[in-house]
Amino acid sequence: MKPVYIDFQEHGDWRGQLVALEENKNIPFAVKRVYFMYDTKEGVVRGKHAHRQLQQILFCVAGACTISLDDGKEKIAVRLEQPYRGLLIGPGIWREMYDFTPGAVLMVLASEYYDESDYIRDYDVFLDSIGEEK
Ligand code: T46
Repeated sequence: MKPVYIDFQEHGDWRGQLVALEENKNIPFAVKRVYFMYDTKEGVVRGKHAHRQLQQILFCVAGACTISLDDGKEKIAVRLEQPYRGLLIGPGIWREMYDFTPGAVLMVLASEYYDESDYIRDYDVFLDSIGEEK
């Protein structure tokens, strides 16, 4: 499994950097929801679930954090630390987020409104859903 990154154009000048996100243009879906997490405590692991339908792009717009991705066959971990870099995560991927630096902000663009029924929060149910052996 390889992470799917989207490196967005930086519009930089002597004042600093700016990145623009546009649905169905440089974001490959219509954005129905944006959320972000911050003030994440040391040692915390967030996520620990998969989605049935949802597509998301994760950006660490400040600081850094690590995202692990597990498709039931293979598990990889990537460090998000550039604000212009998005990590695209589709359905059927168990994800965990950890090792947040102090002050890190993880922002997420999502293709659907919040819907708890789209979550798979039990790892065995996740493996069943993708037909993998436990
Ligand atoms: C994901 C990873 C990357 C809402 O009310 N609306 C929302 O849009 C979201 C995302 C969450 N919530 C509520 C549900 C929980 O009571 O906020 C609380 C924390 O959510 P959760 O424990 O699901 O957060 P994370 O950080 O474990 O996971 C989140 C997303 O939920 C998830 O879709 O892929 O970030």
